[in-house]
Amino acid sequence: MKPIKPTIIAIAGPSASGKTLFAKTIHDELIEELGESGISIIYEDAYYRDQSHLSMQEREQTNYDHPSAFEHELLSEHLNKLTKNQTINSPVYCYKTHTRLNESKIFSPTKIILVEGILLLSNKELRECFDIKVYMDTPLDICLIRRIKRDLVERNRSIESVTNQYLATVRPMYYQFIEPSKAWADIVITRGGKNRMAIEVIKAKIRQLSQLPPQQ
Ligand code: UZR
Ligand code: MG
Repeated sequence: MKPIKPTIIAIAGPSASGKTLFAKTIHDELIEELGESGISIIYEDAYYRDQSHLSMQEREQTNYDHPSAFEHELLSEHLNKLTKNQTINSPVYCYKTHTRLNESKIFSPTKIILVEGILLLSNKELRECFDIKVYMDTPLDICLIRRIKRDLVERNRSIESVTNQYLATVRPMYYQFIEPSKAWADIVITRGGKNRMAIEVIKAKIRQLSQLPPQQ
């Protein structure tokens, strides 16, 4: 039997808008029915360029909210391979050292591939890879509160470094690149990653694409 072409769903939007939560919730609620070969998640963050040639101070000054911080060409090459049912070696990025690790992860195509990241819709080659484009339109003040909480706990930052980064890059790059990319979205989601009806709508579409009967 010919394997079916994977469907690739982008989940884009500002930093700390709830993209990861949204993608993980959909994944976790469907994985039992769809199985390991049915659904998976790819993170744009894994495709941050390696900064190991720079000093720690220079690495901390890099603009990680600009499209050039990502190796988008490698991500689109990988997505194109996955749609041809080929396996990829996906990179592994370390936030603490701002470097790409030597190891890579073998990633096999699944029927549904969720891709989540801030700048996915800003790049033409990437946009062409996506069958469905979702944008999380969470207000920026909510994102900032969430980002402060998250980065302090999960990414080992100080309030000083989070607010400095926010003013220097996160906010200006949002207005320059992320917000305008909303125009490419098929579906715009308000209120963040816990929007239950939005989760159910995307799940229903995925079930239809996976040829599962609709849930009662
Ligand atoms: P999400 N980022 C870092 O802080 N350090 C890195 O080495 C790589 C990325 C941040 C980046 C961006 N920006 O806003 C955020 N800054 O990670 C994207 N400043 O991740 O979508 O999970 O918030
Ligand atoms: Mg995230």
